[in-house]
Amino acid sequence: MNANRRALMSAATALLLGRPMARLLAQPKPAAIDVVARKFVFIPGEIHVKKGQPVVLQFTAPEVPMGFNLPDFGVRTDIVPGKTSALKFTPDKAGTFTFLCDVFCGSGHEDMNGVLIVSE
Ligand SMILES: [Cu+2]
Repeated sequence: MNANRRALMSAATALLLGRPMARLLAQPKPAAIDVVARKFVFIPGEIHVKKGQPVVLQFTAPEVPMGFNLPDFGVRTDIVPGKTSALKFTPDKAGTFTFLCDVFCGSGHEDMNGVLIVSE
């Protein structure tokens, strides 16, 4: 391979690799928040996020299977003991929104909820 061809190849490689990388870097890094679901509370029970900023909620349930449901944003996930369930979304409106457990987990299930507080 001559020098010109080599330069062309490395320029092409840089272009191929560089574009997705630049796009990744341009996006704000999602804020990761750990949430533990136990009988019969979410910890924390109040989650603070910013409008327009992607967020990843990382759930664990040490005791029994749980669910997380945030109806105002149309997102939910199962939470199974022994693994972490990640739920990524971008809050597109500000306010206080109730989330709840939607997998029956025992006598306190009906009262198992919390709030997502989205600031401008
Ligand atoms: Cu429950």
